[in-house]
Amino acid sequence: MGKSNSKLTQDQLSELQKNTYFAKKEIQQWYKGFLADCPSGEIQREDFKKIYKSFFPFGDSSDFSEYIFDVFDSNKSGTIDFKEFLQALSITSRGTPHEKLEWAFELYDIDKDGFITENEMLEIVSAIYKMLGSMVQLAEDEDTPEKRVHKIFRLMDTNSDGKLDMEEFKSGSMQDPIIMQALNLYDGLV
Ligand SMILES: [Ca+2]
Ligand SMILES: [Ca+2]
Repeated sequence: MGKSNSKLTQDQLSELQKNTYFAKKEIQQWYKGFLADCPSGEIQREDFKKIYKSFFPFGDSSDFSEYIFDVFDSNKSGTIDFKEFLQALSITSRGTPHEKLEWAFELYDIDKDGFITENEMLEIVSAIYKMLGSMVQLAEDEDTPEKRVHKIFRLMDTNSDGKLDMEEFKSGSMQDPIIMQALNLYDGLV
């Protein structure tokens, strides 16, 4: 996106409209806010960390913000531009359940090999627990990341090969209210 332009061009606008669930006016408003916070037009990893920290002052959000950053930064350039920002926001706030789950899959699949291992899920869930700190009360059978991940894995890994593919992840998440709830844990955070 243009660095010092304070307004989006018509082409940029219609492109963003096509690729997100936002209306023209909303896009323009988001862009204004985006530029006010990031005059350079790109969010750096460290800035992103600070934003998360301000939302979760009582926990340690640094790990989680790193993982989220990598999903936002879809072209892996090391920064988040407005298009990437808006697309992530669009999916996480207005996407279909399938789109949200695909987005979540990318978050959990840390090494991006197309499968979620129990370790990868543990990394993400641990990061979420660290971030929330003592803000949430958890059921006794899932009061540690290990317990929660073990429970989720047992339910989702239907062919018991120790990893989840997109289909297992999707159908497991859609069928089980506990898993959906676990996913919603970060749905509202972005
Ligand atoms: Ca990028
Ligand atoms: Ca993986």
